[in-house]
Amino acid sequence: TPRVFSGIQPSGGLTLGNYLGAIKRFVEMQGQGFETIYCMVDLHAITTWQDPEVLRNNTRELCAGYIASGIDPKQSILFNQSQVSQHAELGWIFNCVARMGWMKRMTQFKDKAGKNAENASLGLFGYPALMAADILIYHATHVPVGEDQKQHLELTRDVAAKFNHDFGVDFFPMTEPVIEGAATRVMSLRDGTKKMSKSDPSDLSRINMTDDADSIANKIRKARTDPDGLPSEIEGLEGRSEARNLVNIYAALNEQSVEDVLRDVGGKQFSEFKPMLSDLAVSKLSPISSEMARLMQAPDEIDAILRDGADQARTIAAPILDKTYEIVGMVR
Ligand code: AQP
Repeated sequence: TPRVFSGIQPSGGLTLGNYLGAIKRFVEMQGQGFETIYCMVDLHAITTWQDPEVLRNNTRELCAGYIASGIDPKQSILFNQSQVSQHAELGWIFNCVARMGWMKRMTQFKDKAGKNAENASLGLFGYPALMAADILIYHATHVPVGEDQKQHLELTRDVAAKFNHDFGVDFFPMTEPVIEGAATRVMSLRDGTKKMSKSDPSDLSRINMTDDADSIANKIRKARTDPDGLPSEIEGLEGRSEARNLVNIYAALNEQSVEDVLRDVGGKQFSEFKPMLSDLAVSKLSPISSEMARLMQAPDEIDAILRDGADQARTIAAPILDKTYEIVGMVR
């Protein structure tokens, strides 16, 4: 059976970008003839500083977010990365396969390290090698992600190909990225050229999955737009990144194509469209946030789900790691 793997960092609260670009699509792939494995990548989160107590809480909240959005731990394997040590072990081998030059080209590293790259952690630099291990330790065939992860998935294929070539084997598969839908790149509400991100200093730039109805409405009301109204056809959104973003969000939340949305709302002003978008967002997100809050009242149950998921993940990962060590020449 084809196998799906994907992950999210517990590096802050979940955003609407994570939900539309990732989790909602993880849910759609569940029970569709794929084996689905979803991870909270805590080892990736610590590539930038995380306060230990906050990290623990974010990991549990992310797990609650997955479940509240529709990931069923009976249908999907749900766990946090650090409990399955095979990720880090294969990550080390891939550190020895991947090249410095590959990492230097990664735009996410350049964005996150900023001007002071000398002071970035070595883990942040090597992030994509560990991500390749996350995927390939399960021989995953499909990886649903947002647009921003495209380059890392190309690197995953490069790592698999180089490993296979160097050792003369056909062991790691060529993984397919699955980047689909109207919201593969949700933009900041304050700046249509920037990705909506958990770590943006401005809370007005994003919708958090835990935001209440008033703050969702407030953020959408304040979202940047241009003075024109909504076009009836998609061409009318060209060069209007903020307008396009709000329409994309609407389409993804309402499970419609952008064309269909514009057919309905073309000609309206943003003063009329924004309240429609807020109502839609609240109706879709508030059941999720209240379920998250309910689940967070029983952290022990969340931890038990993660432990159980890690046990299941390990049964797939351990033989693949053993075989890898054998291929590489480690005495077992
Ligand atoms: N704005 C977005 N639009 C669509 N998809 C998005 N994703 C993240 N932001 C958007 C997708 O969510 C998954 C998990 O991302 P992540 O948390 O592992 O890392 P990230 O991309 O670095 O997320 P953030 O929110 O931007 O976190 P920070 O601020 O910590 O860097 C991925 O599939 C990603 O594509």
